[in-house]
Amino acid sequence: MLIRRRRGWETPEAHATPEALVVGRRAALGAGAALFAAPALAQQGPPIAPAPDPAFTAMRNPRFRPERDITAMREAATYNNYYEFGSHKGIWPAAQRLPQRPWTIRIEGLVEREREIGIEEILRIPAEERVLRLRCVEAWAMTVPWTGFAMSELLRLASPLSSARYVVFETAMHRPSMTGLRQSWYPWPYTEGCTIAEAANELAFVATGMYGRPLPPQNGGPVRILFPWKYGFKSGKSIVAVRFAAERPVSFWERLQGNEYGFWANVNPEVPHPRWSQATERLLGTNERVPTRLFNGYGEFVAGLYTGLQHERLWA
Ligand SMILES: Nc1nc2c(c(=O)[nH]1)N[C@H]1C(S)=C(S)[C@@H](COP(=O)(O)O)O[C@H]1N2
Ligand SMILES: [Mo]
Repeated sequence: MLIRRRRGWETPEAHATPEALVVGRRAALGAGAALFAAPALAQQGPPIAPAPDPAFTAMRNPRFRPERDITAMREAATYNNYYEFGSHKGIWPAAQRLPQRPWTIRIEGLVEREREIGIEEILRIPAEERVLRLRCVEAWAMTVPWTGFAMSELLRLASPLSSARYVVFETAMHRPSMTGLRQSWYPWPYTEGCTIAEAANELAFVATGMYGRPLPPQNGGPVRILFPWKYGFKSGKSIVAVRFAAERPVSFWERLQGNEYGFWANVNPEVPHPRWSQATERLLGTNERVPTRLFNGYGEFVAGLYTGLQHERLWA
C-alpha cells in the first residue's frame, strides 16, 4: 500500500519493516545469536487479545463456508495493517492504547435523523459468528472467525433517505495513541465507502469480536466493517461515523493513489496490481501460497451486484 516507487525484487508487503526484521533476525540466529534471542522471547508483553468472553461468542453461520483452515489468532492479531499506528505490520502493541470505551458511532448525512449510537446499542444487536476470508491487496490472506452482524442491520438502525446512494465509513482519530496521524501527507481520517446495495448485501458484515473475544484494537476494535469479497483496505477499522451520501465518495487510498486503489476494489486474480500480480496469495501462519479467487471466492453472493457495471473499474 506504499506510495513510494518500488524496485522489481521487492515483494508487495515488504515495504514495511517487520519482514525485513524477521529475515534479519533469522540470519542472526543462524550466526549463533540464539543465546541472545531466548530471553527476549520470554519477556512479558501486553496480551495480544482480550480473554475469551461469552458475550462475544455466537453461533456460527454455516452459510459462509471457510473453505480453508482458520488462521491462528496469534497471526491475525500480530500482523496488521493499521496506518494510524504506523506504516508497518507490527502495530499491535501500540494499538493497545486506543481506548475501546466510551465509543459512539455518528449516523449522519442523508438519514431520517442524524444521531449517535453508543457501542452498547451496537452490542445489543443479535450476533452470529462468520468464518470469513480476508484478502489484502498486498497478496497475504487470513481466515478469521468474526463475531458481529450483517451490515443491513446497521442500515436499518440508520434509516437512510431514498436519496442516499453511497455509504461512507469514517474511522477513529485518537491522536494520543495513533502516532501515524502525524504523517501529515496521508489524508486522515481513514475513510472507506460502498454503494447502498453493497452495504445491504448479506455478505457485508460489522464485526465486534473475533475468536470469541472482543475485537482487539489492532484488528479494528471495538467495531469494524468487513467486505470479504473486496481487497482488505475496504474493511475499515474502529468505525466512528457512518455517513449516507448521494455522490460517490473518494476514500483514503483512492485519494492517495487512485490508479492503484479504486472505489470498487473487488478481488480478481486476473487483474494485476500495477506493481505486482494478484494471481496468488500467502496464507498468514503457514506461508502457503494458494490461488486467488474471483471475488475472493464469494461470487455466488456478490457477483450480481455488478451486472451492468462492466464499464467501471471494478477490480483494483
Ligand atoms: N482505519 C484503518 N482501517 C484499515 C486499515 C488502516 O490502515 N486503517 N488497513 C486496511 C487494510 S490495508 C487491511 S488489509 C485490513 C487488515 O485488517 P487486519 O489487520 O485485521 O488483518 O484492514 C484495513 N482497515
Ligand atoms: Mo491491505
